[in-house]
Order: sequence, then structure tokens, then C-alpha cells
Amino acid sequence: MAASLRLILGDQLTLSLPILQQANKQHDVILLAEVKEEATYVKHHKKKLVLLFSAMRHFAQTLKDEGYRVCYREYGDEDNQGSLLNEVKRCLQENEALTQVVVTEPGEYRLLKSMQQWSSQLDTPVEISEDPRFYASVDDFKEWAKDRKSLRMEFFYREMRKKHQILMEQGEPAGGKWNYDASNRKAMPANVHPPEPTRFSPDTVTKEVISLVETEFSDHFGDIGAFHYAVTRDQALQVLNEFIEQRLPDFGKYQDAMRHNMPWLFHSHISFYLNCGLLSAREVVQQAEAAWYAGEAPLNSVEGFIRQILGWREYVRGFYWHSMPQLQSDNYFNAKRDLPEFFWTGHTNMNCLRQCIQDTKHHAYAHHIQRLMVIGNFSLLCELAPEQVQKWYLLVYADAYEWVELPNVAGMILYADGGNLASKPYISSGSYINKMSDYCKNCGYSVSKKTGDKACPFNYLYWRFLDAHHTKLKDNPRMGLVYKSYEKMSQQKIDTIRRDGAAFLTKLSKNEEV
Ligand code: FAD
Ligand code: DLZ
Ligand code: SF4
Repeated sequence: MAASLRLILGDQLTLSLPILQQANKQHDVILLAEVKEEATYVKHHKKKLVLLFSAMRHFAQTLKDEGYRVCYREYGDEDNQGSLLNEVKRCLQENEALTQVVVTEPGEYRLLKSMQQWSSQLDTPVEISEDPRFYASVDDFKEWAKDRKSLRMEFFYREMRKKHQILMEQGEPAGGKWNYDASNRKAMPANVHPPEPTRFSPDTVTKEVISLVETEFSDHFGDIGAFHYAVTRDQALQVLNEFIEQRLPDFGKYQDAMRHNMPWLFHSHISFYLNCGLLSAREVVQQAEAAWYAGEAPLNSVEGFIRQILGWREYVRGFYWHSMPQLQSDNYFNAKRDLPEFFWTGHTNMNCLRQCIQDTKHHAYAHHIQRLMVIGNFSLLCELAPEQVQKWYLLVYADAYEWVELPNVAGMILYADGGNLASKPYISSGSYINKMSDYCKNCGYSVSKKTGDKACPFNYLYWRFLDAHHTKLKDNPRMGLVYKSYEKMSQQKIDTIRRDGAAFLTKLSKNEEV
């Protein structure tokens, strides 16, 4: 009987994967490998490395407990081969009975392209099996996208609700509406105190990984201290359960709120675990839906939360495979500015950016609106080079893999694809940030000032951007109102905005303090 080598990647830590279910426990070998190539193709945040290596080691133990034959390569093994291909090669050489390689399709294009060459490089058949952990397969999305002029998430999401009968009642959306955002997205009053996030003390395995990462990856971005993330399925389930009980009821209402030194708020903090396989999208959606049916969480929160997973998460994954490799090099606004130094240090007088970058540095996490309307908004308004912004987002967040990071960055925040993903650029002046956060109170700039040295830079950068890209944006129906206001501006005001914008951008390009 032909025995197989079955490779499990660091973000495929799921017992129900077909390549595990179909394995012959007696003959097949399951390989997991910590390798330099994956750990350094971007300089991942230290906490992301700890999370993945520790979760991989715990998962390998689970596999052994389940009776699988496991080959595990630790990063520090003297003879570690440094790449997945070379680890596979060595494993085949050491086990002559293994006559084929089986993998689950990876989440990144670069790795899929590489794996498609493995068969000839190894001189052994390599089977790439579909990843069934998503509601929509890559082909399902392609089929949905075929012949459509615009690929809006909202329509995809409605199809998904119908197809999978989620929050549906007699063919209609539960409660009569597809979307309850009118009840969501409130600012969070100062007297609201979100529950503490679920935290775990590092066990022996995690402590070993922490010291490995401290030694081997000391030049990577981010703080390693106070690591408290889940590294096993049981722990990840605890994170999910505590979210459903404690935070889901208020999730919708405060989904867009931002607060000084508080990135966790009423968010779920499960993207780390969904994306590496410790949790499944189906169980998360089912638990949230059940909480509504049980009367434990209101529909505006449950629908809003389910939309993030059944809608956005599924949609961006389909969009990624539909748009690659073009998406990587799209640059609709021809943006070229280098990433400012403070993206790495957080040292800026703009308090909103300082807060969001510091949260990112401490936790390898920032919530959606921090990523979108603060750091993303700034990146677009300042015309930062898409390639550099993409790389930054891919390495700083512990939930980042290109399939989910790139559509969010190139499509959602940078509009680099010219509007395939977003119907208009997500840009705003300082007033949005002021409305949704307490950041402006402690800022070196004044959000109420529109121009001049002390003015909030978002205020004039916003109008400068609209002015500079007038030709490309003016016919967008969703920009009509804003361009009406722009057209009413006096020439003197436009000149001031141009002057302040240019001065700020020059400082930014020179890495001077802003
Ligand atoms: P919650 O706010 O509790 O949301 C629940 C879940 O919904 C998340 O765990 C996530 O799985 C899903 N979700 C929500 N929004 C999105 C979205 N836009 N795309 C895909 N899934 C979504 N998410 C990642 O998982 N990895 C990334 O690399 C990533 N990069 C992003 C980059 C930018 C510029 C932006 C604007 C968003 C990005 N997101 C990314 C989406 C979102 O910010 C994170 O999923 C979310 O902040 C994770 O925290 P949470 O688990 O507490 O999410
Ligand atoms: C992100 C990551 C890191 C840091 N290290 C490893 C590793 O050492 N071994 C491994 O199998 N996977 C790792 N991963 C996850 C892969 O990069 C991920 O599978 C691909 O990017 C595809 O999503
Ligand atoms: Fe950010 Fe402007 Fe508010 Fe300062 S004033 S925190 S720069 S939005």
C-alpha cells in the first residue's frame, strides 16, 4: 500500500482536515516544520511567531495523542533544512516507504505557485487538496464573480446567508432586514467598561518558544512581553465562548469605537485562531446565531458579527484568489511615498496613530477601525506606496496571511485596485476619528482646526487628496456630495489646503517629526 507524507502548515492546525481524516495512521507520516523561509519572508511580529510555533507544537502533540505518526522539525534543530520543500525532501529520503506527498492548498499565492513545482522538484507526486474550512470554495467565488460588473460584498453576503440558511426565516432575513448597522457603530461613553480579554499564562512549551523567538528573531517588529494568547484548540474555544457570553451583546453597538490604550473592547479576538485553524468559521457563526435564538444577544450585534465572518472573511478570501497576482501590484493612485519611520516606532505627535501603532506593537493586534480608519486612512491620504503598506500589514498582525491581508490593504484601505473591492475610498477627516474615539483629547494637534500648524493633519490631508485625485474620483456616484462641497470652496481655501498638505507630506517624506 502506498504511504504518504502529509504536510500540515502552520495555519492548518485543524484535526478535521481531509488530509488528516484520510491518513493511514499506521503508514502515513504527518510533517510539521518550523522553517526559516516561512518565519522570515517578512519579519513577522514576535508575538505572531510565538503564537504559531507554540500552536504548531501543541497541535503536533494532539496528533500524536490521536495516534498519528508525526515528524516535527523545531526551528532550533541543528539539521533544520530551512524551507518546507527541503524538509519534505528530507522526510522522503528518510522514509523510503513514502511515495507521495499530500498537502492542503496554502493560503498564499506565492506558496501555492511554489508547491505546484514540487512534484518535479521532488520527483514524487504531490497532491494539493482543497481547503474545506471556508463556506465558499475558490471556485464558488469565481462562479459568483463571473460576469458581474461589480463585486460588492453585500450581495455576496446575502447569497451566503441564503445558501447556508443563516439568520434566515421562511426565506427572509431574520428580523426583516439584511443589515442592522443603523443600530450599530456608536461611540463608546467613558463609563462603559468592556470585559478583560481572555488571557492564558504561557506553559512550558510556550516559554521555550518565547526564548527561541527572543534569541533568533530579536530584529523582528513588536514586543514579546506579556504573551497571553491561546495556543491550543481548547483555549481558543474558551476565547470564543467568553466572547459569546460577555461581549457579543455589545459587539454591534461599539464595533467602531476606539479608546486610548484599549484595543480589545467588545471585539472577539478570534481572528488569530480562525486563521491558523484552531477555530472554524462554521462553529463561530453557529454559536453566534444560537446566542440570538436563545435570546442571549440582540440581532444587531449577532448579524453584525456574522457579517464579518460569513460576509467579509469569506468574500476577501474569494476576492484574493480571483484577483491574484494583479492585486499585488495594483496602484490606482500611483502612490509612491515611503513608509514613515514612525510606523515602526509609534513616535508621532498624532495621537490616534501613536495609539494604534503602539497597540499593534504591543499586541500584534489592533481592531478593524484602527486598521481601517486611522492607519489605513492615513496611508491612503499620504499616498504611501502600496507594496510597503502591504508588507507592513502582513508582518505586524498575528492574524495576517496574504489571502486576508492583501484584499483589505490593496482593496479596502488603499483603493489600489481602482474600486473592484470598495465602492469608494475609505477616507475621512479628523472629525470621524474624534467622533469614534477619545484620541483627539490628548493630541498635539487640534481636531477643530482645519488648516495651519496646529490643525489636525487629517483635516487638510483629506481635502488635499480629494483635490489631487479630482479627475479619478469626481464621477464616482458615492463621492458626489463631497465633491459638491469641494466645488463650493473658495480658491483661497483650496490654496491653503494645498500648501498645508504639501508641507506635511514633505516633512513625512523626509522623516521629520509630524
Ligand atoms: P472582530 O471585530 O471581532 O470580527 C470578527 C471576525 O470577523 C474577525 O475575527 C475576522 O475573522 C472577521 N473579519 C472582520 N472583518 C474582516 C475583514 N475585513 N476581512 C476579513 N475578515 C474579517 N483580518 C485578518 O484576519 N487578518 C488580516 O491580516 C487582516 N488585515 C486587515 C488589514 C486592514 C487594512 C483592515 C482594514 C482589516 C484587516 N483585517 C484582517 C480585518 C479585521 O481588522 C480583523 O479581522 C479583526 O480586526 C480581527 O480582530 P477580531 O478577531 O477581534 O475581530
Ligand atoms: C506564518 C508562518 C510562520 C511564521 N512560520 C511557519 C513555519 O515555520 N512553518 C509553517 O508550516 N508555516 C508557517 N507559517 C504559516 C505559513 O506562512 C502559511 O501556511 C502560508 O503563508 C500560507 O498561508
Ligand atoms: Fe488624530 Fe487629528 Fe485627532 Fe490628533 S486631532 S488624534 S491627529 S484625528
